[in-house]
Formats: sequence, structure tokens, C-alpha cells
Amino acid sequence: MKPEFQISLEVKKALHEKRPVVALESTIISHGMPYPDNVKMAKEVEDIIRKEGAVPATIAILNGVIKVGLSEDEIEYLAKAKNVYKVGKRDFGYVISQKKMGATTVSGTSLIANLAGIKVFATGGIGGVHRGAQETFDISRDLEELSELDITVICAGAKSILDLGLTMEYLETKGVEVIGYQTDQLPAFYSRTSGFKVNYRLDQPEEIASLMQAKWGLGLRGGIVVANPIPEAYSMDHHVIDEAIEKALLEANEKGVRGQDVTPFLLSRIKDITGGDSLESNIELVYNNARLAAQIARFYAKGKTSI
Ligand code: PSU
Ligand code: MN
Repeated sequence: MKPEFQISLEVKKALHEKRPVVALESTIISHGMPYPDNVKMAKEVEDIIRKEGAVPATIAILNGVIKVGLSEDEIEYLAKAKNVYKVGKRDFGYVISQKKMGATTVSGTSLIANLAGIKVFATGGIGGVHRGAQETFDISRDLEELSELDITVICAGAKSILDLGLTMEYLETKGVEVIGYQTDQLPAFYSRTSGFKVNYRLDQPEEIASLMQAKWGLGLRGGIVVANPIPEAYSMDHHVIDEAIEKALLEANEKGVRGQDVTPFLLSRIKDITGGDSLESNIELVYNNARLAAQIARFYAKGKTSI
């Protein structure tokens, strides 16, 4: 028997009519932000995508059922739920068969978006190669799924809880290009710069849609990362955020936090250390990414119908 896979009416209709759809992850809701900020963010991000002329599809597993396109009530239900699993490829079998609640990461969301035929995905930050990965082997599953699935992920770069240099190297090995949107620099989530260069810079959403068509049109499988810097008004001071990250990393080490608990632990500690400032920035950069994702999805949908 195949597991249940429910696509909301709104998303199903849009996909059928080849209208633009933007996938959204749910780990950011359950493990990335506290309640009730997470609900406010999740609903607002959907409104932004609709205003830009695309259809949002938040992806999660509710009591063992894969959902593509959550209703407002379902978002609320997930955001409040306890014992929500953080779901990537490894976790689907268990969470579905045991009828658990699951929030999909970038990798898990990409897997489901791919099955549903959604090509554009907005999030905050992607996972990557963790600092000290030489010892811990902690490399996010996100990078593996990105190497295999045809999906464009719009993010604000990656947090410097990761080793950004090694993450860029790893993406290169896997054939995933990192495109800077209106920037030559890889943004570092809370701040617009990181000291690392992106592979290519593109200034227009339309150009990104063309790149998607060029890559996939050739039959080259695999993801594309679009790095969209946080708006100037919300970007955080380098030193403040770097200090908070260092402190959080130390604590994680001392407490022996490992595996999939590392990222949520660091996010929550950084929020507390910065007195909540990092949360506001985090929310604003997600909105900014959603806007760009919808624009890219619109151009991509147009291209598809005219070929
Ligand atoms: N980075 C963030 N915020 C997040 C995440 C990453 O700045 O919420 C989440 C995403 O869902 C991402 C996941 O896919 O954490 C990566 O977790 P890990 O490092 O365990 O692979
Ligand atoms: Mn990990």
C-alpha cells in the first residue's frame, strides 16, 4: 500500500494549470522558531507568495500523512504540536508508518516537492558542512538531496554555525551552483557578507528562471541554490552575531549536543543570546526569500508554457 500523500486543492489546481507554486519547509516552523512567532511567520510568508502571484505549498507530515499545502489550521496544529520529528530521507519511513508528526527539513521538503512536481522552494537557510565536520562527520543531508533533485532553493545563504568554505566546496563537488542574487558575495544569513564569493551573480529573477531551464533542459539533474542577502535594514552586526554563534557552539560542545539536535539547539541559543534580535532578522529574511521565490517561479512557469 502506498502512503497517503495529500496535495491541497489550491496547490493541485495550480500545478495542473502549470501556474507558479513555491514549496515551503516546516522544520523552520517546529524547530527553527518559537511559538507563536512561528505561526505568524508561516502564515505571512504564504500571503507574500500569493501577493506575488504564486501559490504557496507548505510541506509537512501530519499524523503520518504527507501534506503538500497546509491550511491555516494545519499550520497552527503543527506549530503547537509536541514531539514533532525533524524529517529528512532517513525519517520518512518511521514517521509515516508510526503516524507521527513530522516537520520536513530542506532535504525532506525537497524530496516531497520533487514528487509533487514543484521546482521552486523558499526557506531561511540551508544546512551544510558543520564546523569540525572533519571529526564529527556532520554534513547536512540537505546537500545530498540538492545534488540529486531538480529544485531551486532560495535562501539567505547559510549561517556561520556552518563552515561556509567547506559547504561551498562540497556543493561544487556535488555539481550544485550557488547563485548570488544581486550580490557577488555569499551572504551569511544574518549578515549580507561572509567573505566567500558565490559562483555566479544574477540580478534579475528572470535570469534565474532561464538558468533553471538551461540546466534542466540539458538533462543535468540537481539543485540550484539562490543566495539572497537579508535586507540591509534587518542585517545584524557581524561582531554581535559572530560572538553569539561562538558562544552557542561552545555550549553545544560542552553539553554534548549531537546529530539532528545541533541546528535547533544553536538557533534557539543564538536567539536568546541576542535578546531576540536574531529572530526578527530571521523572519524578515524568510519574507524576502519568499518574494524572490515567487518571482522566479512566475518566470519559470511562463517559460515552460512557451517552449
Ligand atoms: N538553518 C537555519 N534555520 C533552520 C534550518 C537550518 O538557519 O531552520 C533547518 C532547515 O530545515 C534545514 C535543517 O534543512 O535545519 C538542517 O538541519 P541539519 O543541520 O541537522 O541537517
Ligand atoms: Mn547534521
